[in-house]
Amino acid sequence: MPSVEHGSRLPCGDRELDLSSAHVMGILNVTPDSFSDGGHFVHAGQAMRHVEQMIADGATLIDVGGESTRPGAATVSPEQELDRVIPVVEAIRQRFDTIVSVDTSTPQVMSAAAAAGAGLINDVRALRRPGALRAAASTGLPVCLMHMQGSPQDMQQAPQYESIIDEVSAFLVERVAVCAQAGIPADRLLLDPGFGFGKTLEHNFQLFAGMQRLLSLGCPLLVGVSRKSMIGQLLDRPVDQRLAGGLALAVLAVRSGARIIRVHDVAQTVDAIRMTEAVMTAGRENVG
Ligand code: 7PM
Repeated sequence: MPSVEHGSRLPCGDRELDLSSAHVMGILNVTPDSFSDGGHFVHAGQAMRHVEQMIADGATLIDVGGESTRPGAATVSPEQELDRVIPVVEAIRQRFDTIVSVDTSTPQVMSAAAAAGAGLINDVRALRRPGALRAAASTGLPVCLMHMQGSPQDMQQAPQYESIIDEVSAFLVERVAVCAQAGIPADRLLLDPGFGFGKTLEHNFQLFAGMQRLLSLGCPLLVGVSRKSMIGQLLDRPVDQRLAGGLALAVLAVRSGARIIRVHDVAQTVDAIRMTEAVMTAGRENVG
């Protein structure tokens, strides 16, 4: 079912990610409302305990983000983002043997994070900021390209599509081509449908149901739905009661061929994915 070849390995700096099975990426926010304050990283110990727990729970990647992409959130200056993100990348790399992903659209942050030992660039703007293509290319790191309609400031105002799956697919095809021209080959790219980024509830479900079509683009898929509003709206649940809904979507995403699931709740997602993959493996053995 999944079109990614078994045994394919993605070089992530000095580490490698074995994409023959699905992985859990743990989310570490370093925005002011979580772990840092006024540009000063005040709860480094707390953040490192969180990272340690996520790794113990089975996360193989840790996604560090210093810019809130919440609809309408204030933009962060490159200096602020550097101050928040780079010390955390360094601290994780000093203490743990894990792949650090940096959730950024800012060229300076991409370059500095790579120098600090990050292994993956995760850009919700798919390298569309000026200078981002060149900065990402010169790191040599793999990049996750995510689809978003509009910008975080306006994306949820009135998202519109003729066919969401066609448009997300066409956008990602174009970004893969642009990356190739800039010196980032397709075998260094991950693709992400971008759930919740410029999409209504209905759009999110249509896209989720058609996700398998994105596999034909030939890159591994990364999916982030953890605690998102598509769960909250469908189930009428506040953000702290969305785990079961998120696990259902994680299972379905892996079943659809996704290889990296980006989540807050690592332990539960790892269990759900292990169960899913055991059934998928048994299914292949039935055939073979
Ligand atoms: C507010 C709104 C806070 C949205 C946080 C978010 C994704 C991502 C994010 C994703 C990839 C969240 C998002 N979501 N990167 N970064 N894919 N690749 O819910 O879906 O975590 S931020």
